[in-house]
Amino acid sequence: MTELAAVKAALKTQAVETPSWAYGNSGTRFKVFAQQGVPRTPQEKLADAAQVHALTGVAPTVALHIPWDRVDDYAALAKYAQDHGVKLGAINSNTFQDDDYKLGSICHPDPGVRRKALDHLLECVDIMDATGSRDLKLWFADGTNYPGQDDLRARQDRLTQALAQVYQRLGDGQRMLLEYKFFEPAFYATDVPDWGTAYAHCLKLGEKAQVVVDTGHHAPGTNIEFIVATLLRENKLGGFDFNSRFYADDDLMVGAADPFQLFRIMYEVVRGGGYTSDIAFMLDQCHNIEAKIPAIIRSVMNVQEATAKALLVDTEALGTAQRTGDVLEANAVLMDAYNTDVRPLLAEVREEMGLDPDPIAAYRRSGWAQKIIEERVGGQQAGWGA
Ligand code: AOS
Ligand code: ZN
Ligand code: ZN
Repeated sequence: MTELAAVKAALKTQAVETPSWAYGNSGTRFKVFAQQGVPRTPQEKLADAAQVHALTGVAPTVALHIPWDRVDDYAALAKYAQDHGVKLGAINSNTFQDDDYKLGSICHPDPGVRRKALDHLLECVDIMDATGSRDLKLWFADGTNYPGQDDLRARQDRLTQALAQVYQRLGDGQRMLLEYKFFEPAFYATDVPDWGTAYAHCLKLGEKAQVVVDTGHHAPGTNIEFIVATLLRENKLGGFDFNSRFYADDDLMVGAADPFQLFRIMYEVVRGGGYTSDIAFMLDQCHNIEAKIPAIIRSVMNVQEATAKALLVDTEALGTAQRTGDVLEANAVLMDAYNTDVRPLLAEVREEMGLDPDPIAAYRRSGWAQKIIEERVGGQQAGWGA
């Protein structure tokens, strides 16, 4: 197989998971700009996600969020998804928006609150049993706002204890993916603030526990691709929450702020043998002012472009330049791949997959945007993922 044929074949296997909450109204703490036609139910979110997959061919699964996507019958929801050409993906827990969680959830000083949070996490695993999901994604807003507010070590002990109980509940083929975030909503100390803390907990738990790298969850200037390379080497990279940031956890379209960083991340994924279904390539975004579905399509396309460039790196020339200490040549080889316009290649890949080469234009022509506005009068309640 020629190299280009191999790159095309690899791009056709790509799988980017879209988040259910990205289809609904969202905003910031200042304002939610509600949009017409947004989904009112988990089923309508899946119908929108199915459009993204139908047009891109590489977005086959949809992450759910509990309670925002709570239904009476998860097996029926899984069938609804399959009937629309997609599958249910990761289950996202939520221990951050009940009033009880003001001082934390599983790290809270009150054992009663910790029990409530743990019961929610265990409910999420029950839901995984019903949906057939592989991954439980855990992000904890837990933290403190002032020095002295709580005991930093005791909070780690509480975290360890709860994670161990959830880990014990996991069934065969199920994983827990622990996500870190350096700040927000806690402003002094976050209980899972960085990759090191997440890695240490996952190491203690066992092989079913891995780390999620949310690209918006690092201090400015962090070398995220180094974290990716290191976690891959330790077999502890479970997946990504892809998005873009200019300043904090902005949750903008991935690749929109720093496409070069996205390319470097995908290069380390490919270099480290991580371009497989073992890694969950998820989006985690909120589209506050832009139309939801085309923004998600753009994000998927941006991941495809970064991946295509990463797959085009001349690894033989790069290796030679690195081994001989030829700094300029090594950098030039990497930049050569990054500077390649891969849009024609991806258009060919889409046509070979029986898709329109331009998913955004195809969406615009599809009439879906008008259809859902007409059908979904009185869209989803404002509020993040409500
Ligand atoms: C929060 O900032 C994290 O990125 C979470 O991963 C995400 O927003 C949450 O999982 C949505 O439920
Ligand atoms: Zn995230
Ligand atoms: Zn986030």
